[in-house]
Amino acid sequence: MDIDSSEGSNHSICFVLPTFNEEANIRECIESIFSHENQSEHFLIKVLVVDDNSNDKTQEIVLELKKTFSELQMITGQKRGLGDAYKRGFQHALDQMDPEVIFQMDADGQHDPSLIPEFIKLIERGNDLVIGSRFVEGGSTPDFSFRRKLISRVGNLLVRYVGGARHVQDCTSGYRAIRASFLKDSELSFLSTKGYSFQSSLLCELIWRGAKVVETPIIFIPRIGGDSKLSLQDQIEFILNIPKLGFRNAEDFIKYSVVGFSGVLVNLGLYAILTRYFGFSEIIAPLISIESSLLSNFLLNNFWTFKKREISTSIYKRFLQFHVVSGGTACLNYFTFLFAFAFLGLHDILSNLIGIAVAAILNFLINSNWTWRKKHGNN
Ligand SMILES: Nc1nc2c(ncn2[C@@H]2O[C@H](COP(=O)(O)OP(=O)(O)O)[C@@H](O)[C@H]2O)c(=O)[nH]1
Ligand SMILES: [Mg+2]
Repeated sequence: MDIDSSEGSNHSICFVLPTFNEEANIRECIESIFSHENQSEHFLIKVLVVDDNSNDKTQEIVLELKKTFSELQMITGQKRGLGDAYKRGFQHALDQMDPEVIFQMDADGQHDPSLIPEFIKLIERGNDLVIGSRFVEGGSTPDFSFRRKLISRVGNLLVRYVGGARHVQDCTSGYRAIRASFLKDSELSFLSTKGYSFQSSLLCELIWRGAKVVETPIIFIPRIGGDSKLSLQDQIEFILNIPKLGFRNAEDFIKYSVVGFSGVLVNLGLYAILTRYFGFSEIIAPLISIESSLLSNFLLNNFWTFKKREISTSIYKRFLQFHVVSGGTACLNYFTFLFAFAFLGLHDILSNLIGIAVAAILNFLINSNWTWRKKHGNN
């Protein structure tokens, strides 16, 4: 079961297991993960337990299991929430365990380890993030109370529509396989959430980076022992985090708008300088000032707004596309103005504003999804 097709090499798959007081479940969880090791010689299973100073026997059990499993590691720290534990765990795994795929999994037996090969298969098929989903056909949450079901459903709706994860049914699942290269690129520090809302922040971050996402059904089986650690504080943090997800999603548009305004200044400023100080006519000066503002907009968008995007087309092609979109949306601006002014009879300035708004939004959408289209990604 190799992840890429290079022959003979062993690919590491690292399971990051956050634990807090999981003495009743951790042994079975670790043993069942390692039991998948013999299924293929092409991948090597590693497990990292991130324990937040449990006050039961969790750490003792892990230390004992380390004698049997050489690829088992543990890091410990102060309890600051699930998200904080994952951030430390990912960083440690990326720095020291050389993983190709990183699994997120609860250590309380609620995530069925027999599904591991299915997750790996889906990564091998070119997906960057595989989500064990409770809300697609075949998935379920038999143990959830009505209240918890409601919280989960509403939370998911908010993440989907505000955070840009529209196609994902289960945005808060803690059972996931992630292509490690995507995690390396992610700004874990941006995901400032400490608690359970980390899951939704991470999902939106990966989608924002163009990860190809797929869901596979899971049954969220009842806990064997111990208690859920989901607290009211976690639920409050989750809600407070939603606008931030939206901002991340809108960040490109905000930057694009700033660039647009700067273009207006370049255009007007240059026009004034050319006509007032260099004697250019009112016929020629706009040609130079318009093209200059297009050039400065293009450069700013390319090297600032969309800087982080990996794009497969050349900069020359992008420059050309940008001109085509600008020309097209300028026409749209004009015709929208005409429609609003002459057909609807609106005030001329209001008509022009409507034209500018329609053109600006369409201009952003086309340039964002065509000119600066991300290399991978389906969202
Ligand atoms: N390290 C660490 N693990 C945590 C923390 N909170 C929860 N966990 C672990 O995260 C996993 C999921 O937590 P759980 O309480 O079962 O959440 P639920 O399944 O959504 O009710 C379990 O393995 C917990 O032990 C934390 O603050 N630190
Ligand atoms: Mg649980």
